[in-house]
Order: sequence, then structure tokens, then C-alpha cells
Amino acid sequence: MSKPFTVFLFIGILFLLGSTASFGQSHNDPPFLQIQSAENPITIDGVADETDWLRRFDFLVFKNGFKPGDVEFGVTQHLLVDGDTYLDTTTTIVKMLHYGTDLYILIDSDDKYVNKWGNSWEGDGLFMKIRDGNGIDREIKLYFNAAGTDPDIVHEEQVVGSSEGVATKKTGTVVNDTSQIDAGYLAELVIHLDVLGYAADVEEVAINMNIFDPDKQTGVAGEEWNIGSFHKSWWGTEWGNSRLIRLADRPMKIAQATETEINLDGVLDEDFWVGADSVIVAKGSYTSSGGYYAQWGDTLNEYTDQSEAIVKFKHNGTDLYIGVMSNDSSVCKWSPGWEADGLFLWMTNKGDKRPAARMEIKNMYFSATQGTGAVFELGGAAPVGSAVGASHEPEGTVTQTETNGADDGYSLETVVYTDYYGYSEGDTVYLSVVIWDMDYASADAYDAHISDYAPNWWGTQWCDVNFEKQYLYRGVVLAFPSQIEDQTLIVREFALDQNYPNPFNPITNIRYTLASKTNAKVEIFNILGERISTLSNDIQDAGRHEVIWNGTNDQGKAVVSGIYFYTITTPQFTQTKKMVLIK
Ligand SMILES: [Ca+2]
Ligand SMILES: [Ca+2]
Ligand SMILES: [Ca+2]
Ligand SMILES: [Ca+2]
Repeated sequence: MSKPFTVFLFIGILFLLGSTASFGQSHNDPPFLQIQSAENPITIDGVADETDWLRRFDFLVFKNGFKPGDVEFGVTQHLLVDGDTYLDTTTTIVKMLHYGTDLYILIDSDDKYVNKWGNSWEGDGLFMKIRDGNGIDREIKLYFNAAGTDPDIVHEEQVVGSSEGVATKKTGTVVNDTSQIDAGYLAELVIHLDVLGYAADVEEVAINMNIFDPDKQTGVAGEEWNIGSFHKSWWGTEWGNSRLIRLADRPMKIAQATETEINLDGVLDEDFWVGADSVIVAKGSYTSSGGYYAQWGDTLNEYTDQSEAIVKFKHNGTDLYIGVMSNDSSVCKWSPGWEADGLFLWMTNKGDKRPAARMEIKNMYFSATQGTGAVFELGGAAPVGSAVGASHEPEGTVTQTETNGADDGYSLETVVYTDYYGYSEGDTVYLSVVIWDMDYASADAYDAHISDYAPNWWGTQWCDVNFEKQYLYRGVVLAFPSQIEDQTLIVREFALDQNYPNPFNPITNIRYTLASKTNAKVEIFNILGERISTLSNDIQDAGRHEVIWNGTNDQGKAVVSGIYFYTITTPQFTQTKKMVLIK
């Protein structure tokens, strides 16, 4: 055993002691929210008429006794202080989006009494803290605290210029007046993360958030406890521990050019797939837009599996190559309906981001016969012959049955002939990617007490509550061979990121940054320090890079569950991190 492996073992022990890795997400008090990129900047005017607000994505509901739904998340805790017999019933919805480093927050309240809390410094509205780029929590407030008849909302911030907030009163709302029932208020807030010291590639920000709701007050001293009541609720703890927002969802990916013809067999073993620009389509991902999770069979069941898929992009001329690797543990069709596991693409014609008719490309497990592969279909207005596809199921996967134990996922290759849609090399192809995930839905084993249903997406097609409107398409650039991998990212120093997902089964994504053009070797080691696999070893450009490890060794054999290490070695820099494979 050579010297570096002792170091690996030592790091491993430290990680074992300190690791509490978890990537599940509860519908009450979620530890993080996945924040979708808005298609356009939001106008901060207290009017939520932007299409981006109408789309379907995760949001918080601050309400006493709230029951969470598919995308509606309950917050951490509530406190109701009731000075008389009045029982507050306010619902406050908080939605978040981002556009680059601008974080948008929408507050939609149906508060029956919008007012200042007696003559104190408090009042109805939002009180939050956001951790800045130096790790310091900064307060931002947007609340009705001015005295007198019907004042406007007050905006306060600790870091000057870091935010802007505007509210409108709903029709019938008069602030600091108890003579009638109010209809509530609507507020918009933007937080400029760059002003708070974050770089353009910020992925995660810690916040906590309080909604304060005093009622039956007119802003007069002495009313606080004698007449009124207040309800407050918060996400995080009231002023302490934080929750995370994940705001990657980059709306653009770069399909690098290859001159190698794809072998269309569903197996992503062509050299060009290594390091291809990709999106991890999954709940809580830093790169995809969102999704939802439904247990249609039985709301009481405990099954919470949500598969993760990596979607990769390359191109050869105007042929767009799309590769999918999924760790789906139950590969099947949803036997009560038409839906099935797999890839569902919506295409656009060049210059038309709001197509009049659906253009569908499906590479999905529609055949209900046990052991069958994915079925490739063009649907809607997609031109005949405009795409082809194939699937591959590893040995451990037997589709359309649950009786042989958990499946080992699947992989897909799809080629879209984008010239059918009017695109040329160098263009940005607008499309929407959905990865469907039905579990325990096979006709021979459908179990209403277990089955579930979880589409996740990049872009989105069914994004409003009616599943049919407010389309959102993401861009894939058919890059000329000379184009830089990702011009939007700022390269500062060498870095090796934590793999994602982690723990994983069996696919994980390893990202790193090179400060200069150099030879970069990425290798996988087991806990004994034996090299399992070499993922890359060549001269690479400065910038962000990523490689996928699919849980196999250099001989293509699947490795066992356990702790593994990945290491990057360049002439200037070397670093090792731990990851956990759980089957
Ligand atoms: Ca607005
Ligand atoms: Ca109130
Ligand atoms: Ca292939
Ligand atoms: Ca599935």
C-alpha cells in the first residue's frame, strides 16, 4: 500500500464520525427548497402578474393547522397568542424564484386585520434573515409598521442596497383599522445576492423566515395584549437555525460537439458522454427546475423513494444527443393510467418558445409486458422521423414487475434531428425535459398502499395547477467546437465539489473547477485504497467540469455498497472527498 492511501483512510474515519448525510425531504419543515430560475426578471411592484409566479414549483404555506400537498410545504412551527377568544385563520403563501443572483420572494396573505402591533416596532409581514457571502446573518423586513390611517408597507434592510420590497393592499384592506374585515396584502421582495457577497454561480443560501400576524389593532399603545391577538409562524427557527434554498437551475446547457456517431443502444459507453454537460433531474437538485411527488395510491403509506436521473447533452452537427442514466428502483408503467417511467421531451421550433401545438418525444416504459424495454414514440405535432431512441436495462432490472426485488435503474439514448425543427449548429434549442418515476405501479404488482408517482423536470410543461399552461423551456446550445464550455461561470481557483447525489445508487456526479488549462486526473478508490476506476486523465480547459461515476470498476463490473473516495490530481492541486454507495 503506498503512502497516499493512509491519508484516505484517515479522512474516511473523520468523515464517518462527522457525517450525517441525508437527502430526503419532508413536506413539513423541509430542510431546503429547490428554487427555480424565472424565465424573465420579476417587476417588484406588489403585483404578482408575472407568468413565472403562476408556474408549478415548491412553496411554503404559513398557516395554523396547514396540511401539506404535492408542492405545498408546511413550515417549522407556529405560535398563537390569543388575547381574547378570537382565533386567527390567516393563510400566507410564500413563493421564491431566482433570476441569476436576484432572489425573488412573493408573499400572498389573506390577513383579515392588517395592522401595526400596538405602538411597538412590529406589525404584519415578513421578518427574515439571510446569510451573506461572509457567513453573517443579515436581517430583511417587509411589514406594516407605520402609524396612522392606512399606511404603506415598510421595507428595512441591514445591508444597504441588498433588497427592494413593495406591497399592495388587496381590495377592502385598510391598514390600522378594525372597523371592517381586510382582504390581506400581496408583497414582492428582491434580494440581490451579489450585493450580499455571493458569486454568480451561488447554489445554496441559508435563510430563516418569520411571518408575523397581529390582528385587531389600530396602532395605538396598550392594544397589544389587551385587545389583540397575534399569530406567528416561521421556517427555520424563529431567529436561529436556518433552512437552505437551492438556486442553481441554470436555464442553459452547452451541448459540446462530437464527430463520433452515436451507437444508439441506450448504453452511454461512448467516450463523448464523459464530461458532457448535464442536468440532474431530481427533487432537491441544484441543476433541475423542480417536480412534485404524489402518493396516489394511499396517502398513509410510508414509501418515499424518489429516483434521480442524469440527463446529458452532446451534439453532432444538428443531431442533438440526449443521454439519460436513472437509478430508478422500480421501472414500470403506471398500470391505472398512460404514464410510465422514462424521458418525456417537449420540443420547440426555432424562434417559437410558445408553440401552438405540443411536439412530444417519448422514450418511456409504456409496454406493460414484463422485461420489455422502453417504447420510443413521437407524439402531437412532432414531425415524423424527427427523433429516434433506444433503452438499456442492466441485469438487475426486470421491468414491469416488483416481485424480483428492487431494480438497478435504466439508461436511455435519444437523438433529436433538430434540423426538422429549424435549428442549425450554433443555435440554442429550447426544450423541456421531464423524467417520470412511477414506483410499484406494474400491472402484476400494483399496490395502492405502496405505489407512487413523481415527475421531475428541467424546464416544465405541466406547470400550472391545470397541468397545461405556463410552459417553460430551457436552452441547449449546439455549440461550435471552438465555443468555451460555459462562459457564464467565473473561474477563481481549483476546487473539488462534493459529489451529488450522496449517498447514491449507482450513479453520482462529480464536479470540479480548474483555474487554468491543465492535466486533470479523476480516480475512484475503495476504502482499502485500491483504485477502482479512472474517470478522466487528460488535458482540460480552465473552468467547471463534471464527470459521472456509474458505480462500476474499470472492467465495467458493478461494485458493492460502501464508502468510496474520489480524488482529483493536477500538477497544481490535489484533493480527495468521500462518498457512499448504498444499494
Ligand atoms: Ca410583480
Ligand atoms: Ca394581521
Ligand atoms: Ca450508446
Ligand atoms: Ca420508477
